[in-house]
Amino acid sequence: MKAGIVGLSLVGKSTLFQLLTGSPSPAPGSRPEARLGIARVPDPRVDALADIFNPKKRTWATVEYVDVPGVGKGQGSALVDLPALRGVDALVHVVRAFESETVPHPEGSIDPLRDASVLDLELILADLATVERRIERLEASIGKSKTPGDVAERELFLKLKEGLESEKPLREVGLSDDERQRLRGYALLSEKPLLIVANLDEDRTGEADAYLDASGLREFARRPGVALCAVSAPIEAEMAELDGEDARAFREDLGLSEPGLDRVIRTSYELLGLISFLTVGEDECRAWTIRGGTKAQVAAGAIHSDIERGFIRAEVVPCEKLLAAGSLAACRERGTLHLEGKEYEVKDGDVINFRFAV
Ligand SMILES: Nc1nc2c(ncn2[C@@H]2O[C@H](COP(=O)(O)OP(=O)(O)O)[C@@H](O)[C@H]2O)c(=O)[nH]1
Ligand SMILES: [Mg+2]
Repeated sequence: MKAGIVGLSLVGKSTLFQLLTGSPSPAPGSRPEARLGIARVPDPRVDALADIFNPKKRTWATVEYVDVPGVGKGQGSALVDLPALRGVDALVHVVRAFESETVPHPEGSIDPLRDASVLDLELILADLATVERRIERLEASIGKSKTPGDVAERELFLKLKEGLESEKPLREVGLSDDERQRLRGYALLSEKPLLIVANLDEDRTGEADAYLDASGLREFARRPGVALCAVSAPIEAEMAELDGEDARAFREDLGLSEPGLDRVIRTSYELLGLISFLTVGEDECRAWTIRGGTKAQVAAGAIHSDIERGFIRAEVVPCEKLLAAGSLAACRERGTLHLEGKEYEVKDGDVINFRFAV
């Protein structure tokens, strides 16, 4: 699962990307190009389980981020042409909310709500161009021979066009799952879930909530498919340098309940509709990624296709029950370990042992 980091120039995209993924900064003077990095999804359950099982290895779920070079107003087509955004499942829009004498703002002033709207419009215009091109092609093809498939598709694209022309992102057009599926190949950008990340002034980190309200970003982010987070890049950079106890003390001084980066990654994961189940053992304690609503047999395929194919049963216990009981044997005694069939809908935090035969 991949999220593309987008936004105007000099808002802190590359800084955030580097902090999220631990990637080094590019060599000075190198040509800006899209970069791919991997972030670990923070999950205290993995460590808590590892404390019980003492595995050789701990493995976390991950989200991939793409650092997309900045775009300015009116450059929507440049954004769309970037192959970097093709395979992306969600967008992370970094908006500038920090003051700085030395870092210029491409729009001349700090106004994160305006910038959020500017990008939304860019996405809408880029999609409108794609949709109009597709409708033209369909018209031409229907002119030659009228197939029901083309007619149905034209219907759908006309609906998209109507929405886009009234400046609605496709997130808000009310598409069915089936319609979304049919649009998969078109890389429509305003349809993708959007996480807005306000890059705050260092001295505002303690009042992030009040800032998000006052700036109007909170209201903007109430729309379907949109989420909102705040970070301060320099604070996160400082925090990343500290370990465990020091980082916590620093955070408490600032009035933060968790690192901003953790919240960004977790929110990206949730926005993508993803959940984690866990596996435990002497070799490895691990979080695995599936889509919310996945059934047990399909979830087994996240580990290995053989386990999916040879699925017999899943032994399932919610993580907090296992942590409370202290061992799988204790869960069995208490009756909290359940045997489930292939149709069982896996929940976030389920600890699962799959029984299978190949
Ligand atoms: N004061 C301050 N400077 C920042 C912050 N975030 C990024 N910067 C600086 O802004 C400049 C542009 O950042 P960069 O991440 O390259 O922006 P990008 O163009 O969006 O990728 C760099 O000099 C950063 O050090 C911030 O929160 N506060
Ligand atoms: Mg950059």
